[in-house]
Amino acid sequence: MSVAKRKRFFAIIAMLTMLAMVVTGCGGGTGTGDTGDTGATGDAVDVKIGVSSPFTGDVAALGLGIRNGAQLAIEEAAPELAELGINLTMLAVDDAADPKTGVNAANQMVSDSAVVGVVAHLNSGVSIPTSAVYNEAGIVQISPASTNPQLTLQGLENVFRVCTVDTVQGSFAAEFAFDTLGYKTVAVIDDSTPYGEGLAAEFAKAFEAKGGTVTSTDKVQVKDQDFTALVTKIRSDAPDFIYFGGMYTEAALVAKQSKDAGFEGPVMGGDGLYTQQYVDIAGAANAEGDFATSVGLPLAEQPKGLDFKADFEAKFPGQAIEAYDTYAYDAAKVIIEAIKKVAADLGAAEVVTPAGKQAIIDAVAATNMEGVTGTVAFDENGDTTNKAITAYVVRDGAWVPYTE
Ligand code: ABU
Repeated sequence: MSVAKRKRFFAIIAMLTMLAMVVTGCGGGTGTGDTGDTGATGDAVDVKIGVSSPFTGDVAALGLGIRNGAQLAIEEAAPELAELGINLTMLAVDDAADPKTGVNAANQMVSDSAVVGVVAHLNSGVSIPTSAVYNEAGIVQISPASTNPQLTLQGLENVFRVCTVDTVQGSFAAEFAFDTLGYKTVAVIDDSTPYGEGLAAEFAKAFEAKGGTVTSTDKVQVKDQDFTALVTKIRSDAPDFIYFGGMYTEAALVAKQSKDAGFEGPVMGGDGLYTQQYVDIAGAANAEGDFATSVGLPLAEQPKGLDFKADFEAKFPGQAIEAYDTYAYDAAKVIIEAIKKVAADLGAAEVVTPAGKQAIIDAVAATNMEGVTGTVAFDENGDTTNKAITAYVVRDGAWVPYTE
């Protein structure tokens, strides 16, 4: 064979190989990167579940946990859905805990017609503005973590959450502080976000209703780092403790700097503090004795929590299970069950059509599932019927469920 003929022969072989890869779906666009799809192959209908939370930035520990939980559910379900003629994959997009980035992420996900639902987002301040994008696209949104009540009070039929709300969490925290811990005075700080502001207000209202005194209320901003003047002022008021409405990074700095300033009381906050990152940033000695409430039951008490732990540790060795991982898993499972129902009722090809996506919303609304976290069902607003909240305390450098 001449050189020219040999070149032509190999060029044809290369073209045929590429064609075969395109036909079988192999050879591109797979992976689990921040904007990647989990891989799937074959002639079946491509169906994706979008996942968006902060994969980068100050609260990435919680956001990556959400991605991990959803990924676990999606990868577990993929073989079963393949039997139904569906290639189920994940489309994961970083929202950086930022409303504008979140809206861009939402637009990116809904512009992919294979995306039939999203597990999104961590921050209420991102979930609320993105909900309009998902609603316009006719796609179901389930937040595993956004606790501001407003999210589900907008009258959007496609919006759900599997965590309870801050009206529940704020009054639980007030009762815990006043009745269980016996605290009567508190300095309240919030981070000016829908979550932090809303939770702090609910807590303060409930604490005062019980007879407690709020000695001061102050606002800070996300990414603030120097709270020295604020905690020095709080020290002079000598409240029993500080309540911080916001996320772990700023709360941990308040914990550290309040101790540095000579304030001896603990810091307490909501689910945004419930991560080992809080202790690590504050320093274990500074965080010792601090309190957090968080949604649901401790992992070991969740009905399938220990099974989840085993599966998670096999899939993500060395990674910590964060506060919302099981909630993200259950949120993804709710969407998966809805996909299965629509595929059975209408056929796999219909799942990605507007009618199929509407049928998924309807199926999610009717959910009654035994999940990892407990029974998953939704009220008329799309809020979970599971109102469990747990109080935690830092003991020996780690959060543990509070016991007297
Ligand atoms: N629920 C705590 C963190 C997320 C949020 O609601 O903003």
